[in-house]
Formats: sequence, structure tokens, C-alpha cells
Amino acid sequence: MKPTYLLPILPLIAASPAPTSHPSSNHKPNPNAAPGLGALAQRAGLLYFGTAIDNVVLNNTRYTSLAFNRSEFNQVTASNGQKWVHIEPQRNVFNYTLGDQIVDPSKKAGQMRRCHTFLWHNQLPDWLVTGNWTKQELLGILENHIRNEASYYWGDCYAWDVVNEAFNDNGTLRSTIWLDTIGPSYIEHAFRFARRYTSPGTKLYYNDYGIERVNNKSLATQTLVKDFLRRKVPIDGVGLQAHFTVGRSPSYADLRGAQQLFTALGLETALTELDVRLALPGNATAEAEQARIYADATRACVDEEKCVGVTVWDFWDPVSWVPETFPGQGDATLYRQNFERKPAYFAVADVLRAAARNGTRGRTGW
Ligand code: 9MR
Repeated sequence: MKPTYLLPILPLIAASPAPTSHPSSNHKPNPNAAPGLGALAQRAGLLYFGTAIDNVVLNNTRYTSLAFNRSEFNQVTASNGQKWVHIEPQRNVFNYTLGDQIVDPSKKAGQMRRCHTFLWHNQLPDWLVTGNWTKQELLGILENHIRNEASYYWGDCYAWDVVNEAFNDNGTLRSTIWLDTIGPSYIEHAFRFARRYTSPGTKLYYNDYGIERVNNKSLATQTLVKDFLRRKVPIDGVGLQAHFTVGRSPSYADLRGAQQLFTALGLETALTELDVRLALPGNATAEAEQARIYADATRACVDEEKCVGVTVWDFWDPVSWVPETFPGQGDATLYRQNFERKPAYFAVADVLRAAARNGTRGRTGW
């Protein structure tokens, strides 16, 4: 089956409301409308500029007209819809409703997808967490989950985040039901299952936060990758989540160095969950700094030959995960509550435009 992300690019307005012939219609496509970030990313030679999308805002048409517009975002990632708790809420009972609510419209819009995530320690269903499994039982549960979800989304995903957040900041493996029951080999089992059951060519990623600098965590991730390559355990990419904070974010050089831990081994990289939070209430100075951080992160991907693209962890402040998790912080995305684009949006667009002009990467099909 031909993956949808390789289909020839259709006109930019494909995801916009159909134009009507009524003279006063305000739905007429504007030929001068600026290309969105997805379109600019492709011109710059990236595969995509994408966004995470959460199911809770799918009834907001202002939101969905941007989220499912492949000029603005030519790749989408379900923030929650493909996670274990929703997909297999009871043992061996699979429910793809929330995943499909993101995947189906994105297919219609001609967008790519990064699929997220087969194995994590969060958002697991109660039956799984409370079961007192043996190693063999839990491996069987893991294989069954990956087999079902991978088969269901066969051909739909450019990439799968196979294992998410396995390391502690000091580089040791995080104590989870997976590590504690199966042992460290759970990671390679997950990748082998993923290769066995996903469609050929699906990129298999390890995805984590805090690996955007050379540090104990990113070095431990590199050691894992080296070991996998040596033993022919399948892995194609490392996702650097890139949840950043104004005032203490990794620099451009940090991001280049961190990615090179993996690209030097032949893997691809991606910034998979980019957002930049600030102390509330924000102000122009903080927003300018936020714009610089977004731009530097985008540039650190553009300049890295094997970095395939950037995904923001939602583009609209009201659905960002940040304020709930970090009280007093927020405004982390590219769009304000009133859908106005922030300086960060324009800074990212400028980086992509400059890269397209310089043509250092070549184009990816625009
Ligand atoms: O954005 C997600 C949020 O809606 C959920 O409540 C949260 C649960 O832990 O997960 C968020 O997404 C996370 C992603 O899956 C993995 N990396 C960190 C993201 C932010 O917490």
C-alpha cells in the first residue's frame, strides 16, 4: 500500500472549506495567503512541520480548520488518542475511536502522521497496572497490544514512538511495570514487535524529554542505540521531545550536539513535542525570548541533515498540557487563545523561509 505521506502534494487549500460561487462568500481562497508552516517546512527540505492534536477540542471548528490544514501542519500526532488507556481499555478489547478522530481527518487532509505511543509508563489502563503479571504474561500482553494497534493503523503512520521515556535523568532505566516485571530487555522486545507488526518502512522511534543536550540521559540513550545497532535490534530514529522553558532552554549548539549522538550512528532525529513555556502572565520580553527559542530549535533541525521534522505539542494555548502540570506557567504554544499568531510563529516561519532560500537541504517534494 502506498503510504499517504508520499502522495503528490495537492493544492494548499485542500483542507479549507470548499469555495462557493456566492459573491459575498468569505470562504474564497485567498491566493495571497501566506503558506503555512507545513508548506514552508517542505520548501526548506524537511519532511514536515507538525502538531499534536487533542481530542478535547475537535468540536472547535476554528481549531480544526488549522489543525487539519496541511499547509499549516503537514503532519499530526495524536496527543492522547493512540495511547494504551484509550486503545485497550480492557484486556484484549480494542477501541480505536479516539485515535480515529485524529487519524481519519488527517488522512483526508493529506497530512502525515507520527503515531504515539506503543509503550509508556503513563496512561495505562487499570487492568494492566493492577495485574500481578509474570514476565511471560506481560510480554504476551505487550506483543498483543502492539500487534493489534500496529495492524489497525497499518500504513497510516510515517513513524511510531515505540518506547517513550524509558530513562531517568541520571541515565538509569526508570522503574516502571515494564522494567520491574520484564527487565531491561522490554525495550528491545517492543522494538522487535513493532518491526514485526507495523507496515514496511514505518520508522521506529525511541522518544524522550531531557535529551536535548549531551548529558547522562542522552548518553544513555546513545548507548542503547549503539547496542541495538550492534545486535540488529530494529530502530530508526530518536525523538527529542523539546519541552522547553524560557530562561533555561537548551541552546542551538546543545540541540545540534544532542542530535549528533544519534545521527552519527545513522539514525534520524526529530523534535517531537516542541513547546516553550513561560511564567504567567507573559510579557513582550518573555515572548521575544520564546520566539528565539522556537526559532533556534527549528534551525537546529533544519541544519541537521538527518532531522526529518518538527512537531509542536499542540499549537493553541488553551489545549496545552503545560498550565495543568506547571501551575503559574503557560502560553507555551504558537497561537494565542484568540487564534492570533505569536512572535514565535513568525520566527519559525522566518527560519523555514530562510532555509528554503538557501536551499541547503534540497526540497522534499514541494
Ligand atoms: O499532552 C498530553 C496530556 O494531555 C496528557 O494529560 C499527558 C498525560 O501524562 O500526556 C501529555 O503528553 C505527553 C506525551 O504523551 C509524552 N511526553 C510528555 C507529554 C506532555 O506531558
